[in-house]
Amino acid sequence: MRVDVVTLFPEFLQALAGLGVIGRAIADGKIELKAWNPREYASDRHRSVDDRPYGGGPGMVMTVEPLRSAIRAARDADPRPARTSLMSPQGRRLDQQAMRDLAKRGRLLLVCGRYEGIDERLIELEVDEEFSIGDYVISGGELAAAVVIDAVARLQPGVLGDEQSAEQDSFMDGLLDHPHYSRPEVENGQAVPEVLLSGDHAAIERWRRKQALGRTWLRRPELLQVERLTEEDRILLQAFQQEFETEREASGETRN
Ligand code: 9D3
Repeated sequence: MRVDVVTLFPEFLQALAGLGVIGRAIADGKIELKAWNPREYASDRHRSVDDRPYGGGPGMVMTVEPLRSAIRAARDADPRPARTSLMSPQGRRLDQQAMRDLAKRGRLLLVCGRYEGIDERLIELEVDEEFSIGDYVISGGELAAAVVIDAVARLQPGVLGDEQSAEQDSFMDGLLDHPHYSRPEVENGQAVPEVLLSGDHAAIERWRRKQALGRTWLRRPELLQVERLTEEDRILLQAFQQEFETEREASGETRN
C-alpha cells in the first residue's frame, strides 16, 4: 500500500516511519509513505500557506492554492486512482471496520489541516471524504493520520505474525480483550487465576472467552450484540454474570 500525506509537518510522519509496527512495514516495503508539504508549493515570496478568515474571528485559515498544488502533486505521483481523504473533526468517525475498508485500498491520500481550518473551496474542489478519529479536539490532522496509518498498516498481509492476524479477524472484532498475566505466580498477594496454570488449553480458551465477554458486558455493553453470540458464548456470559452478581452480593453485605 502507498500512503501519501499532505502536511505542514513532514517530520512528524518521518518520526512515525522509524518506529514499531509501521517502521518495520515500511522497511519491508509493505507500506510506502511519502509526505507532501504545501509550503513547498506556495508561490509567494514568504511561502505563505494561511491567511486571515473572511468575516473575522480568531486564528488563521489554510488557503486554497498551496494545498491544491500539494494534493495534485501527491495524486499524480502514482498512476493508481486515489480518493482524497481529509482528516477533520467534521468527518465520519473511524472504527475498526472503516480501517479494514481503508486497508483494502491500494493507496491512501491523507490531507492534514492545521490552524483554525481550511478554506471550504479547497474541500469542495479536491476532497472526496472526511475522517475524524473521535469527539475530542486535537491540534491538527497529523496525529489523526498517524492513527489511520498505524491501524491500516497492522491489517496489511504479513505485517503482523500469522498467529496475531488470524486472531484479529475472529476475536478482536467487537469484543474487548481478556486479562493477561505473566510471572510471578503471586504478586503483591494477588495470584494468577488457577486455570491459566492448569495446562488445559481448552479450559484456558473458555476462560479467556468468558472474560472477554464479561468485560465487554461490564465496560462497553453497546459493543455486545447478544443476539449475534453463539450458544456457547451466551452460556459463558451467563456464568460470568452469575459470578459477578454473587461477588457483588458478598461484598455488598460487608460494605453496606
Ligand atoms: C478549537 C478549534 N475548533 C473550534 C470549534 C475547531 C477546530 C479546528 C481544528 C478543531 C480541531 C482542529 C484540528 N483537528 C483536526 O484537524 C482533526 C481532528 C480532531 O480535532 N479531532 C478528531 N479527529 C480529527 S481529524 C483532524
